[in-house]
Amino acid sequence: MSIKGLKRIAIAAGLALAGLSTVASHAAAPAAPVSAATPQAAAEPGNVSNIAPTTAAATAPAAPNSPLLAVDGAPGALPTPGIGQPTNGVFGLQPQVTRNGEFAHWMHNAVLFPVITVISLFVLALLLWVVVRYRASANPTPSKTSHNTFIEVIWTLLPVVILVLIAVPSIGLLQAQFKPAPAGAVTLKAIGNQWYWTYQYPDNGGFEVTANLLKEKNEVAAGERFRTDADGPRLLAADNRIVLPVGVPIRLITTANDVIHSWAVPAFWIKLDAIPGRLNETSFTIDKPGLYFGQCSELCGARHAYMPIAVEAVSPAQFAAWVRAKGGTMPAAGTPSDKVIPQPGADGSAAKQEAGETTANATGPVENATVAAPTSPQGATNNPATGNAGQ
Ligand SMILES: [Cu+2]
Repeated sequence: MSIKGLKRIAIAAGLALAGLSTVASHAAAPAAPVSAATPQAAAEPGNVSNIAPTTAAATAPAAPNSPLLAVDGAPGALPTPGIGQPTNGVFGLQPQVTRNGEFAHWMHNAVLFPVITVISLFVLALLLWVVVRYRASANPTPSKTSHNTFIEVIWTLLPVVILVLIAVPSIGLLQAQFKPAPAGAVTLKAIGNQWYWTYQYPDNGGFEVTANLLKEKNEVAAGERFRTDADGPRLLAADNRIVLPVGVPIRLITTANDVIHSWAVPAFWIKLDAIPGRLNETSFTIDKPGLYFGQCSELCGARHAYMPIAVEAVSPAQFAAWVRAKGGTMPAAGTPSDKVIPQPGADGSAAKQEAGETTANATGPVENATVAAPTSPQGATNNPATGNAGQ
């Protein structure tokens, strides 16, 4: 009705307003599917408290013998200043621990930054020279020069040559970033939720890990877990770290349950959008063991800044032990990582198998015989693998 009225005015007013009316009706059209999608979004448990239940913390072993088993609850590896996290007062890229990251870091430092610096200083010098040399007071009779073929050829060809030289390593890097993972890769599926991450390991039995932000001491109720320096920096520390093996290709798959998120870890040179209804894929290999932090890098709502990523990179043997401690399995050597990964909520997705797997976890193999296997895949925080334990 209002659009019709607007159109009537628009026709009367002329072409300019008619154009506006077209824009308005186009803008109004997509509103219907958006509101139709709302009930589905509302069905997701949305506004639950971010305070993760800590009931399991009391029963968790105080000092596990294997640091691997401490990955849940108590931190395993300690954060190293300057590695895998930002440093106050420093600009530039974080030290890179993947091949693509090292190459990109080199390209930035050895190619792009010098080229930008030289061109900027050269143009600045030319400008200053023209301003001083050709000022009006020194040139009462202006020159009538308008063309110089030689200089024009130079200033056309030189930028072309510079761009081609930059394009060669740049396109190579772009290609490497989207190279599919080889056989034997470990698949990590990162699922963005408002506002936390869930992770699945489809090649390792499909167990699921939920990672929430660790709150500060003054933000939690008495007795609840809060962030300490051992967990990592403020806003980067997560209650559950995800563990990945060093020296083994990682196939990263991202998707989301609600809105677009982005899984980004600067030290890995990885930033991959997590989009509802589709799977994005890339691969990388971590060179050095350590603790690496990242954040959601796509504005995804009110608590976008509070969905950190904490990756603990360990040796393949330690990774296998962690997987078994989580109730997962290690595939046989040489098994191609081509497992079909269902969308969240689809039949056969890990989310729907959760009930059965929890039982399996309780009786699953135990890495350290002195420590009982966790009955919940979420360890100390006891977050359910599905649903919105935190926000
Ligand atoms: Cu997000």
